[in-house]
Amino acid sequence: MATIPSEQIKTKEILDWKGLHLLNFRTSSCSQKLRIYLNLKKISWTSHSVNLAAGKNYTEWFLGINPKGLIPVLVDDGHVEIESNDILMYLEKKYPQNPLIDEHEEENMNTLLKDEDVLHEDIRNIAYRYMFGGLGKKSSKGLEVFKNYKSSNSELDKLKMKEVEFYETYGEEGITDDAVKQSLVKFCERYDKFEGRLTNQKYLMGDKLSLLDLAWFIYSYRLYVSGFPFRKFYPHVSNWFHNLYSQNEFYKEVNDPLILKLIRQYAKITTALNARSIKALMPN
Ligand SMILES: N[C@@H](CCC(=O)N[C@@H](CS)C(=O)NCC(=O)O)C(=O)O
Repeated sequence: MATIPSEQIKTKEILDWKGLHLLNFRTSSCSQKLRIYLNLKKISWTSHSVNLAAGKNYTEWFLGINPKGLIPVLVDDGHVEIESNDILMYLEKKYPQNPLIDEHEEENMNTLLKDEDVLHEDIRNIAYRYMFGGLGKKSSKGLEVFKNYKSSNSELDKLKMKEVEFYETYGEEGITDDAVKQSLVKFCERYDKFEGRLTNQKYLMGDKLSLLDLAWFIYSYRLYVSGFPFRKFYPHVSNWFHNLYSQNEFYKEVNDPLILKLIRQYAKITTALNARSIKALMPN
């Protein structure tokens, strides 16, 4: 994970913001994860929408905050955090009431959240194919600005190139069946484990809700609306998911705008007709 010290932030005005601010976007999964956390903890915060669909993450203003062009970003009285799981750990230290990490579990939680973060590209494969129906390609102008932007942090500039490469390839060939299949294998590996655990406990880390549940809820939501057969292969995971999904703190953050719901219905029908649905590409 990479952090960005205040002196490397070019958009200086945010360093003067008072209180807790979150740069986020309604349909971004990592933003949803943090908003669910803030709902559960009843923390008041100020929202700054960064419209990914309109390329607002490739403006000089935003790249001057996070040169990786990614949300969410937390600004807390001038302290800046740019990774959603780091943000969760940071907030959990600051707001320890109703803890979402058990005592002595911090290191373990860090490891488990890292494993979740590793699959971010995989959930993106699923979302771009089945939720956004091949839409969401970046304009070549926006990508050029992003690619050529030089921050004061060469490590972040290097990491950014992974994003650039993804969107260049996505623009040319979309998400291939092979990419979907490989991502599904990884998700099934994790859900195999979770299914075992959830046969005799309520949540992923025991009988208390934890950060890990929040993190996996948003992936599970994306997979669920994309047609992943939870009920058939992972009935306990399915019950765990629906229990969270029925709670307003969770539901209201993932409930997509109507246009997205229509797009994914279209994607569902066309991929099913071409034998490219999730069910058709599941590992044997
Ligand atoms: N590892 C990062 C991943 C952040 C990420 O990929 N954010 C997505 C939204 S969920 C984003 O900003 N994408 C940029 C885009 O779609 O152009 C985190 O956990 O914060």
